[in-house]
Formats: sequence, structure tokens, C-alpha cells
Amino acid sequence: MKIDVFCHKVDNYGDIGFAWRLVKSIASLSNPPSPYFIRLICNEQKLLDDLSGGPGQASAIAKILNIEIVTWQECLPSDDDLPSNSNSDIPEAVIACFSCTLPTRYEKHIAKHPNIPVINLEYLSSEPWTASHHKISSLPTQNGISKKSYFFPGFTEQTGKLIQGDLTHMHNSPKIPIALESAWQNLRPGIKRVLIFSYNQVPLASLLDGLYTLKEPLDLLICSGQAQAAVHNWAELSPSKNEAHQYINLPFVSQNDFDWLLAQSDLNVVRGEDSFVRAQWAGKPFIWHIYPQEDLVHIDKLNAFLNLYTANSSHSVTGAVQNAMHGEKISLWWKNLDEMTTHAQEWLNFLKILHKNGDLVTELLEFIQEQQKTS
Ligand code: TRH
Repeated sequence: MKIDVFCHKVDNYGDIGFAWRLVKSIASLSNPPSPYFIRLICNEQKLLDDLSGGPGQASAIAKILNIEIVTWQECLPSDDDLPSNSNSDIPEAVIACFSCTLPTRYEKHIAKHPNIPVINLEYLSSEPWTASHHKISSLPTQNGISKKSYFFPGFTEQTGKLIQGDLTHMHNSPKIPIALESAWQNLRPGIKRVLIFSYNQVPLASLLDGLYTLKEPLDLLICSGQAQAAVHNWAELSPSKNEAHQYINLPFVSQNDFDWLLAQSDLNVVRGEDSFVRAQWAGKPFIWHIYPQEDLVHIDKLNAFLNLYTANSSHSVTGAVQNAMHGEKISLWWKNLDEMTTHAQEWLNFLKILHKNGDLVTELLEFIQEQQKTS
């Protein structure tokens, strides 16, 4: 089946990171040979390479998995007046990641084939309303697309679930990835590791202040980019060093290596949608420095997730998780880290059960097939 997957980068790595994970997962479903031929339409070859381990790596992976990567310009039909029975560049389904708007000329072209389902793949949210919006059809678009629906990822059977990916690599790969060998040499055995991948914002400074006050030794692994800049700025303002703490700057690593890193840490600080999901698959406690949105809607999102995440946990775990995620003083939650770890493992087990019959990728493909059958 030919599927066009559109990704429009808003900022950072999250949009493209999710889309890349999605197309790799679809293309690896029953490989080789995969019954899916995916075209990833995105303008970010450099970022794809970053997420794949360096220059040329994205095309190497794409070649193995039979994924075609094209730009938004390249996906446009060469001739607006192509007859509707010309199938040369016609996909059998279209996925718009994060509901990005498709190019008008492309939409008009696809509209000539009313049976092609177009799926708006939405942002992840734990808010209860997503269940009632999952898989609903949209009105025909201005450019004539009639079979368009919404697909919501989520944490329940009533939603589209999460991308699961390769958990074996995450949890059971004893080998230190080459890109991390040099950083790993600095780690001290038996010392707790805190991985920091967050935005350059105030909650990080207060968390760093809190960690700084801890007497116990810590190895802090700081991800490339904004997190390193933030830690650097924070350190400039700090009066002295905590001799028991070590700050280790990490290189930007591939998504596979990033997943592995999350599973190696005792606490992960993560930020957008993709690292937030991977932190849960890592089965380790985490703090979600959620992507800030206008009108503070991200706070509703965070609270909805916390309600779900702590629904069945003890009073002390709920309190500790809430305090950690809401940036409260470290004295209010650090002492509960062991309990938070047990809880993260229980949550991982819950996710495994939820996904035992398939993850977001299988749900999405099944939905596409259902849509193709409806007239
Ligand atoms: O990068 P993010 O902040 O991305 C986003 C975008 O801003 C987006 O517009 C918004 O919609 C979304 O957040 C909510 O965070 P995220 O989603 O966690 O994505 C980071 C990606 O980068 C993820 O796929 C993991 C990857 N990554 C690596 O592969 N290697 C690394 O070394 C690091 C630090 C990250």
C-alpha cells in the first residue's frame, strides 16, 4: 500500500522526530518485504540525519526500509490537469502528522480520487474529550477532500494509543552505543543518573537549584542543545560547585541511542511529545517539562496526564509525582524516588498490556483499511 506521510516542522525536533518514528515503524512492520511503500514528505533532511546518527544516515535507513523522502515541493503533482485515472503518483492513503495543512495543489489532485482516506493524526493528549473525537470524520475540505478523519493518540482503548517501537533495544541492549562511549567513560559506578532534555526555561533553573542542594553524588547527563545552554547559564549564576555532582554534556545522538539513554537513567527530564512517550516506555520516573502553549492549555494537558498516571497509585506516590511535575521543592519528592521508580515500572506494564494487540501504528493502519472499504 502506498502511503504519503506529511510532516511540517513547527520547531525543534518533535514534529519530525514523531513522523520519522512513525514511518520507520510502518515500514518495519513485516519487513522484508514490507507491504507498505511510504513517502515521507518533509523539508528537514538535516534533522532526519541528526535523528538517525549523522550525515547520510537517514537516506541509508530509508533505503533499507524502502521509504522515500521527498520535499513538499517535490510531492506536488507535475500537472494540475492530470486525469483522475492517472495512478502514477497517487497514494492509497494520506497521513497528515499533527494535522498539518496539506498543499492546496496536492489536495486538489487527491480530491479527484474520493476513495483515498486522508487522516489528520493529532497531538497526543490524555484529556477525556479526545476519546469522543477519535476516528470522527471531518466535513469535506475546501479543496474537495471528502474522506478525511481525525485520529487521536492516547493512553486508553478508546484512543489510538502510542508508538511502541523496539523495547528490546531500549531495555536489553548491554552495549554502550558508539556515540555515547566517551560520555560513558565519565560515569561513576553506582551513582544516580539524571538525564536532562528540557527547554531553556525557568522550571529547569529551579530544578537545577533543587538538585544542587542534594548531598548525595549525582551524574547529570545534559542533552545537546537548549538543555546544555540552560545548564550553562544556570552554572554561571551559581556561587559555588557541588563537589559531589558531575555535569556531563552529551552529543546529539540518534533516536535509537536516545531511547537507550532514557532507559539507563534514574530520572529523566523530558519535554515535547516524543521524548515524553519514550520516557514512559523506558519505565523510569520522569519529569515532563511540557511544551508551553498559548492560554496555558499545556497545564490542562499536564494535569489530565497526571490524573491518569497516578489514578491507581498510593497517596505518597501521587503527591511526589505531582510535586516533581509541578516544579515544587525537591524536598517534597526526591525522597520518594524509589517509589516513583516502582510506579514507573508498573505504568510500563500497564502500557504493555494496553498495547498487547497492537500500538498506534497497527491501529492507524487498520483504521486506514476500514476507511478504504467505506464508500
Ligand atoms: O524537540 P521537542 O521539543 O519537539 C516538539 C516541537 O517543539 C513541536 O513543535 C511540538 O509539537 C512538540 O515538541 C510537542 O521535543 P520532543 O517531542 O520530545 O522531540 C525530541 C526528539 O528528538 C525525539 O524524537 C527524540 C529526539 N532526540 C534524539 O534523537 N537525540 C537526542 O540526542 C535528543 C536530545 C533528542
